[in-house]
Amino acid sequence: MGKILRIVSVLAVVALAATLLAGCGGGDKKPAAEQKAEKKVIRVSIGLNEASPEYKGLEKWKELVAKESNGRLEVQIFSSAQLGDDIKTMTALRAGTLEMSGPSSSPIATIDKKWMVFDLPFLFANEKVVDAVLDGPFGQKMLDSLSSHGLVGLMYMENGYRQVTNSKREIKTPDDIKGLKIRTMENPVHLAAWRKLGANPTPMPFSEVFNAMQQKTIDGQENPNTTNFLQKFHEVQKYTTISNHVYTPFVIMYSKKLWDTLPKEDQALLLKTGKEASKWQREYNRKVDAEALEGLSKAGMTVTKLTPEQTKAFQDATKDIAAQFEGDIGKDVIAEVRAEIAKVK
Ligand code: TK8
Repeated sequence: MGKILRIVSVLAVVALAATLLAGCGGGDKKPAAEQKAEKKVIRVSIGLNEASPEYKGLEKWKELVAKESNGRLEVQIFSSAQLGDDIKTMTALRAGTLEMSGPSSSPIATIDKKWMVFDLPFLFANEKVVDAVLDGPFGQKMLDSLSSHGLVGLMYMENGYRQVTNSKREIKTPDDIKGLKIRTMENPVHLAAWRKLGANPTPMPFSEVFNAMQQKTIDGQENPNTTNFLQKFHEVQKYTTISNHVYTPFVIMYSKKLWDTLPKEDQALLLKTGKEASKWQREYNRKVDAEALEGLSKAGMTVTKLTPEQTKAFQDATKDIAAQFEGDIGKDVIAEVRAEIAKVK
C-alpha cells in the first residue's frame, strides 16, 4: 500500500515537472533564440507566369532573403494567379489569410482612389523620371499610405510602359482605335481614357485576357512587351503599337495583419533585401523588354512604332483625363507628383 502511494506521488512530481518544463519551452513564450531559429514561409502571389520579369525579381528577392536569414525565411512564389487575381489577393492580404501579393498599381484604386495617379496617360516621360519618382519621397509616401488599408507596401517592381495590341488592324492614330473592344485593367482612369479614344473598353482580371482574345470576345488589350511576349499573346493578336501610353508599377505588398506579427529584425531584413531586389528587377526588365519586342515581331506580329507627332495625337486626345479625375485622386496628389517630375529634367 505504502509502496503504491510512494510511486503515485513520484509520478505526480514527474508530471508536474514536465508541465513546468513544457510551460517555459513551448506555446507562444519561447525563448528568443529558439523563436529565431524557427523556419517561416512567406507566400507571395502574382498574376504573371514564371517567365515574367516580376517572377524573376521575386526569385532574386527569395535568394537574398534566404541568404540573409540563413535559410530561416523562405519566400514561396505562386505565379499565374493560382492564388487569385490582383483584387482577390489584396482582399486576402487585408484579411490576413495570405502574406504577400504583387499587383499592378491600377487595381489598388479599388481600395484607395489616389492610386489612380499612376494611371494618368503619359505621366512619366521616361525611365529617369520613373526612377526618381518611385524611389523618391512621393513613391515612398504612396507605399506608406497603404498601411491605413491593412497593407504594407514593401517595394516597387517594374511592369513597364504599356503597349496596345489587337487582332483587327494596325493602330497609328486615335482614329484607328474607334470601335475596338479593348480589355483594360479594373480601373476607372483606364476605362475613361480608352473611351476618349473611341474604343469600347471592357475591364477584366488579367487571368481571363488570353481566353477572351482567343474567343474574340475582345479585339485587343494593352500590356508591356514582356507580358505580351512571355504570356504568348502573339498567338492570338496580330498588331502591336509601341504607344508607351502609361507606366503602372507593380507594388509588392504584405498583409499588415501578418506583418505586425513579424519580429522587428525580420521586417528590417525584408525591407532591406527588397530594396536590392527592386533595383535588380528594374534593370533586368529593361534588358528583356527589347528582346521581347523582337520576339513579338519574329512571331509574326506587325510592330508599329509611333513617331513623336503620332504620339502627340494620343496625348492630346487624353489630356483632359487628369482634370476629370482630380477630385478622386486629389489635386494635392497630382500637384505633388508633377512637382517631383519637374525636378527631374
Ligand atoms: C497581373 C497584372 C498584369 C497587369 C494587367 O496580375 O492586369 O494587365 O499588367 O501584370 O497585374
